[in-house]
Amino acid sequence: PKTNYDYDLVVIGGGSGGLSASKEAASLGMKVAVFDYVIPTPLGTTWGLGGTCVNVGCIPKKLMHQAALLGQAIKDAKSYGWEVPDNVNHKWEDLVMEVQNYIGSLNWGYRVALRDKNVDYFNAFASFVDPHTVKSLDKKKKEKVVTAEKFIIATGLRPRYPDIPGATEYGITSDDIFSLPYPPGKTLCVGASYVSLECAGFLHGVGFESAVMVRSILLRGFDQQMANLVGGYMEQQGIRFIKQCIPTKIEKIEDGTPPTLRVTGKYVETGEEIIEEFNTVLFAIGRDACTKGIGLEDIDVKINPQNQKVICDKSEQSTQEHIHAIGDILDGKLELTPVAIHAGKLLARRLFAGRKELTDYVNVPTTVFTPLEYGCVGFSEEAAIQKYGEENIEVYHTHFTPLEFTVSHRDDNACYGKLVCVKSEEMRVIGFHVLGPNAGEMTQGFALAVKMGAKKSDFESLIGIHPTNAETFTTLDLTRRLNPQPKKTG
Ligand code: FAD
Ligand code: NA7
Repeated sequence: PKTNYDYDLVVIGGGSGGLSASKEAASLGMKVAVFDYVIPTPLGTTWGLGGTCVNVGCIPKKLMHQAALLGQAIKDAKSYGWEVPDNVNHKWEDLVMEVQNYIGSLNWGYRVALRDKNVDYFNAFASFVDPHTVKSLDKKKKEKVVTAEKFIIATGLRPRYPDIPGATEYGITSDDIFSLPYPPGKTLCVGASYVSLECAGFLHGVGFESAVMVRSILLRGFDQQMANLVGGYMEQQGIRFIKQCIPTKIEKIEDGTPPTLRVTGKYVETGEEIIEEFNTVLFAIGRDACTKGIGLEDIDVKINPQNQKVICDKSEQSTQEHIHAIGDILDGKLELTPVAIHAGKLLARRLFAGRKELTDYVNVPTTVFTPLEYGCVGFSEEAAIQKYGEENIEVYHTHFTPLEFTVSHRDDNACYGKLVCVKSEEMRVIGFHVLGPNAGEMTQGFALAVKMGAKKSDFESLIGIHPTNAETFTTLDLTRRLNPQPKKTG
């Protein structure tokens, strides 16, 4: 190390953000240690190095989404001449095994990468004992104390359980579903954020009856027209939505793999009770910040009392000059893997290479991997209206039918795209929204244009690629003002 401390940098949390920062710092010649430790779920599920994205987030969920899409493709295949047998079955155990094998290879890869870069990795839970010292405890309760000049907190979030009887005993979360050793059976997903909708989507897609219990609205924070289209398509596919309802009690009425559970719920408006049996109840009702029990209160690192996240300035510096926070644990910023990775890399460069670039948290594209994917970048229509005023916003939009849906007679006009533009800025596009297959791929590309300040006229002068879904955005000519229900044919 460059100082009298054991390390130049200690990173707490070996997820997307922590690994990125530690590898970058080490390549800049710093002596770095990473502590990563997974507290098992109430069900006992635990996993290896790499954090949420790799083990219980983006990676397994996209693979399971793919499993569901293949199910749809098998159905469509008949229309394309494939002699597919009528009953094609899906084996949950095989899917879990393949997904977990892949995750295992990633866990291994991360360990090797840390070793190659001479980053010390400790599989232990770390907490501060003073502003420059952390103490860690491993599985065998062995203690280790290290000092460092600088610290990065990247401890992420963990799923929350509701405070109702039976929740932790019989419920599971996204931390368990991707390695669940038995088929989940009829499943209730509680919550209406993207995690809940994605889980309900892929479970239904691989053949399990699934329902979503929604307390208020779908996809809070996202464009609400798009959120309702996402939900509408899921409903049309056969996923049930139990709306304006919250669970109040979970009981086990029969052991088994899966067990049989009796869920009691309450409609929030009428107070009326609902009782129904499910095999699995998956809670996706929010995620708690992992800042408890890591000694922040004793070293004067301020957290937001509302969500327990670490309060930082625009350079991700906490209320202690030598302690930074990145990723999901950082207050007021986006909870996405590429955001954490980007922030980790730039932060390490600023701390150890004298660089100045700050992470730009504006115009970050994202995609919800529901049965029909929803991709967006920039403002929702609601947020645009709030910022610029209704009169100053023009929305260009259309429903569309992907060519590949036609031969297989899938839903006409199920897909939808819109551009949210500001009139007073020569129709600058400040919001891009698309519902359709491969929305993530499409959104990533168009996000560059939005980030660079493209105007509606730039989209118009761009020549489309035919026949694609993305070309829709080069020919949008209907406004919501004049055409509230635009459909595309031919
Ligand atoms: P994490 O990856 O959560 O890593 C934190 C690590 O620190 C964990 O390993 C934790 O166990 C460890 N830790 C915590 N406290 C301590 C301690 N005291 N000592 C040692 N170790 C500790 N993002 C996307 O961009 N695209 C997606 O499609 C996507 N899908 C998702 C799907 C699901 C179901 C979920 C839950 C999340 C998804 N995300 C997605 C979000 C993404 O996973 C997170 O934004 C990302 O993992 C955040 O990285 P991080 O480094 O902040 O934290
Ligand atoms: P979010 O995005 O915090 O959303 C929570 C959802 O659960 C939301 O729909 C809530 O409804 C609903 N909710 C919250 N409490 C309850 C209770 N008690 N009962 C029923 N429904 C409830 O949480 P997620 O778990 O999906 O995590 C999303 C993050 O994961 C994301 O940001 C990435 O980091 C990965 P509401 O709208 O408040 O009525």
